[in-house]
Amino acid sequence: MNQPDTPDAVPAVARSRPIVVAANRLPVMRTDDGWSPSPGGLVRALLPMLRATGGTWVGWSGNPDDAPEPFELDGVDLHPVPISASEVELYYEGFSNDGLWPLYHDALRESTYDSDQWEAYVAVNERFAQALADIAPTDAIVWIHDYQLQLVPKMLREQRCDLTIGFFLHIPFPPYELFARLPWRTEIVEGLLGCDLVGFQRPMGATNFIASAQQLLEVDADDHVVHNADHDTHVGVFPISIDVGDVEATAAGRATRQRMSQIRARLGDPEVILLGVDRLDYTKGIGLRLRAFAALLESGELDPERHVLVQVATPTREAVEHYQDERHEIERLVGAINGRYSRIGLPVIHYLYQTLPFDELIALYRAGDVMLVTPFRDGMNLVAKEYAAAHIDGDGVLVLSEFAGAADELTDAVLVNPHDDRALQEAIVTAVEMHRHERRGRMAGLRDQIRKSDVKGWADRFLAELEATDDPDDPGDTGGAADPTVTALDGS
Ligand code: ADQ
Repeated sequence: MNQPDTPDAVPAVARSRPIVVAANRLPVMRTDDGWSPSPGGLVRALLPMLRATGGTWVGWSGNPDDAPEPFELDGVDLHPVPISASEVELYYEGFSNDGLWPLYHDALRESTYDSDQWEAYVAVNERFAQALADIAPTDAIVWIHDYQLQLVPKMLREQRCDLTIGFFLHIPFPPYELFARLPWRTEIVEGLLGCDLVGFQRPMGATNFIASAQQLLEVDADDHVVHNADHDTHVGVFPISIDVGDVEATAAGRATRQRMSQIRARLGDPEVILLGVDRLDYTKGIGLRLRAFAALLESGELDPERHVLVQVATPTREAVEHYQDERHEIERLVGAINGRYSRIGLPVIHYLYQTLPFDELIALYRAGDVMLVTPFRDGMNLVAKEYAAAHIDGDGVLVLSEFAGAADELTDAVLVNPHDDRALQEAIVTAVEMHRHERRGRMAGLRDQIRKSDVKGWADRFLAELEATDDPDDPGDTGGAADPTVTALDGS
């Protein structure tokens, strides 16, 4: 947590009104010495702002049946919400991660919508809403995060109409044709319409949400405001980003440069290091990427003596069966490809099923000549942005799925439809063979783009637009005219 913590680093809105953040998880982890901030850009962006305003974060500790008393860390009040072991199974692993996650990423399998899971989802959302209603100061701004808490806005508004409520969805919002499969689709949309502002990563998410609201509730809406009976819900597009300065500073450090050289040497100094870094999630397209790599080795377009793939996969949601299946499939593929193409002491794929320290990740990004980011569907994908930020040498090629939110901004990547085997293979070959001049030109474009949008700017813009939805002369905010400050759906 080496973020600047000066008032200048804090959004204007945060200086005038108290802010309460709610997310499934608290921004801290238990360590041997107590609690310490969790890694990740979102935490790094929001904690300094909360610290400067004496703000509060409401969330689960991450341990079932663990209900620590509220505590303070570095000037931020942390308010734990307990979740029982059976709720972890039903609300978190079940409804959120086995029901909503595949539906929202159009990774549909047989429907598994289960009313016990739904009831647990409602109960946990009620607990979060109650905690927020109890602790939010009068007229506070409440910012709720992500798909686990979509019912909270309506539940909270019913108790506390003085609050200004915002919600940001970190994952895609599906088209109505898919969303309509969910038995509780109306309740979810009503939940989100409890907000003053709902934010999405991509214009399509916002469009899909408004279309679902119109279909299910016959509400009156234009392209960025839904007019409810007693208030308006503004809808905007806020592509999330990373802490660019932090990644660049780490990438520039001597230790990182040394580690990068060591990594290259340990890999046998190959001509090209291809790299994949993902949570081990079936939406990330790791299997497709491995198959494309194998096909290129088989055809001779890649050569195991010159081209090496490093795939880092973070353990995630290990109790969910689909994740266990995905892990087995990836490990089977890695074994099969290595068995066929490796040489003694020189595997062609280096596979790590591990969470790496931030510095190690940045050294790997720097060592990677070609970064493969090939999700079937992804809200944004921060790995793509981190890779470009880490390449302070101005070199390196990003192969990026069109289905990642990052593709809207990172147009200098080699964009690809990962569902198309041959196109994915061609994109990899294009990246591997790209002339240095073109590589540098594209990387300069990527780096210019990410420098324009830092995660702090993202939080600042969301909060400013949330506050702008609040008209003090009109407490009911009933069906007012469209607010021109709210982002249009073209993402501009
Ligand atoms: P995720 O699905 O988790 O996030 P992503 O945006 O790529 O996906 O973020 C992953 C983060 O984990 C990155 O910051 C990366 O550095 C880190 N990470 C990955 N592998 C790691 C490893 N082995 N060791 C250590 N760290 C690792 C969800 C949505 C995304 C959206 C984000 C933010 O699914 O689409 O971009 O939220 O809104």
